[in-house]
Amino acid sequence: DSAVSSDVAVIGAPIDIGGNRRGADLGPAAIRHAGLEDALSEAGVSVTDVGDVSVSEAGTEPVDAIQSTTAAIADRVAETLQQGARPLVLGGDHSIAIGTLRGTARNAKSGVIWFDAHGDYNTPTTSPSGNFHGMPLAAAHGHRDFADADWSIAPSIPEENTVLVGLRSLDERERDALRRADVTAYTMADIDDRGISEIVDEAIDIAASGTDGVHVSLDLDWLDPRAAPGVGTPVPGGATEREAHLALERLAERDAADDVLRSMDVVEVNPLLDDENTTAEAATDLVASAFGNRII
Ligand code: Z70
Ligand code: MN
Ligand code: MN
Ligand code: MN
Repeated sequence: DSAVSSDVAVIGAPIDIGGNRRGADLGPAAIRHAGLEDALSEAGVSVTDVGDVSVSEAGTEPVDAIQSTTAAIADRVAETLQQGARPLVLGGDHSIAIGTLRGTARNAKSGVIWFDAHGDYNTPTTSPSGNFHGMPLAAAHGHRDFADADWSIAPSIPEENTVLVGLRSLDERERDALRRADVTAYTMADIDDRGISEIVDEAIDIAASGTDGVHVSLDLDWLDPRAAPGVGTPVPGGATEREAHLALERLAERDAADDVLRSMDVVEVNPLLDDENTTAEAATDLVASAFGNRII
């Protein structure tokens, strides 16, 4: 299961106990069935699917399953990077990003762009829901509330190289924590006001500055529920299909010039909440855009 000389290695992370709704653990299969490998090949990317990390959700506390699964994801991601390929991790709920970020930061300094309706900046202490998919970014910054867990990975993910894009739903204490943190946060209002191209350009500048590259985390609930209905926590007023594509095409353009995109995950696709696999298809198209699919 090695990524031998591919540009991109696909790693499935079928876990859903980081969120409230069951079914995001079917995300990797749904995204593969939507034609991910063909879409990447057509984008000129050589791709190897290394399969899924093993997940044991049954009979354990969510916290233990997430701990062991994200440790396995981190190892796969770090191995992939060591082999010179770029990891693309398919969730799964957003708790899987704890693993992706740990792996990406293992031997490098990584910036992060977080496309999401949510901040995912809760901790076990501040979270109103207790759901771990609402915490991965705070864990990545080594927040002290995670001291007991093996998750804290600061300072390899510096706050000042962390950019959130598309915010429109924050819990109260999460908002306070984000305000205190040295991160850059763009709301949907910022996108409406300034346009997605300008926001993404700025996000890349901030995330890439002084780092070895950027990790892009794409939560499908960043999109408006009309474009991506199959997510566990839909929030109205999200990015349109066109804004999302433009954002990831802009990222690909910048990557072609400067090699900014180092790793990526795509999360929260839940085919049980989706009649037509629309959300997995959107995820597939957006990933292909990020890795350089061009219309002409
Ligand atoms: C809420 C919580 C969340 C994703 C929902 C929601 C978090 N702030 N994250 N969907 N990806 O429960 O912490
Ligand atoms: Mn499950
Ligand atoms: Mn999220
Ligand atoms: Mn979200």
